[in-house]
Amino acid sequence: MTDCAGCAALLRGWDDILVLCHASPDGDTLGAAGALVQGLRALGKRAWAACGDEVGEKYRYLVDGLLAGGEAPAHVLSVDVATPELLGPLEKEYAAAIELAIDHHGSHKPFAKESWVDPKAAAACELLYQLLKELGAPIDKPMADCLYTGLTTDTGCFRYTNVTPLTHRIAAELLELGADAGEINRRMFECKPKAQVEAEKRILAGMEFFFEGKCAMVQVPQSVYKDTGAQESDLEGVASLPRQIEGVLVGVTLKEKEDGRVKASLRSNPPVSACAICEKFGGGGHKYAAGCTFEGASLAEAAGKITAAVQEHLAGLNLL
Ligand SMILES: [Mn+2]
Repeated sequence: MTDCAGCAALLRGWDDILVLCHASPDGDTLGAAGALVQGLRALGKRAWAACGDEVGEKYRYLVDGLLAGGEAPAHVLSVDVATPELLGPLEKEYAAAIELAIDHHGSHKPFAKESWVDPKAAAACELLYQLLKELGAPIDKPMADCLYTGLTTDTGCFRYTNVTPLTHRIAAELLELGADAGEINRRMFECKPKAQVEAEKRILAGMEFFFEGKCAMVQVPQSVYKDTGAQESDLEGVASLPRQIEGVLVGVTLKEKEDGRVKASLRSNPPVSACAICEKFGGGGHKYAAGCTFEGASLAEAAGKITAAVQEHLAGLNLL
């Protein structure tokens, strides 16, 4: 395990650097990679970002002109990646080559030669901000936008329990560096494609409740995308909807992937640990926001397994 200074020392000695994001990319992994690649370039190094899945329109500005185009990297690091499987399609090619992992997931399983993991950080971008300062990289407006995007998306616009005084201090400094907070937050939280609203209508209409309303579940079959024209990236925010309902302690979102796997996203309220429930199925994440994947199970089968695990967890907390 290394720290901020250790990461900076490693990076100072490197060139031709590839920064890997997790699959199903979000604002934090892309913002972290985008800011780091720009910072390394400003220090005169060659650097690129890579992601196993396509970057949705909403997040494209974070990695514009920064994605690798077949270059052979000399050094590989990952940002916001808790386990190698989360690299998705990039796992096979790069998992064994990762020399440094910078992450903030409590469920991080060390896989890189060196890692800097701080579960107290609300976002990987919190760590990246500190690292860029340690490196002496100038943080310009596009980089500040990247880092701010990671902070705001991983904290639900600074509303979640992972927010600390440091999160706000870093956000304040990013505003001073020119981050366009109003516009980023509007784009991330106040603006959705019509197809997304159509999809959400369908999904919410199918919401089910369990255990006297302590658990709410929605399911997203592939047909939702076909019928509404919504993209997978449009429906990332859906996972936060079931938990918003009064009395719900754990919200479950099950998404059927194109290859037939079922991805579960859990969001919980204290004292329920979404992470503990997901760990039963080989997944993980943060205490109140976690995920896991079911192979070879239908949506209905995955729903059955998850509700059984939720029931067991609630019973363990004397909540049933
Ligand atoms: Mn993150």
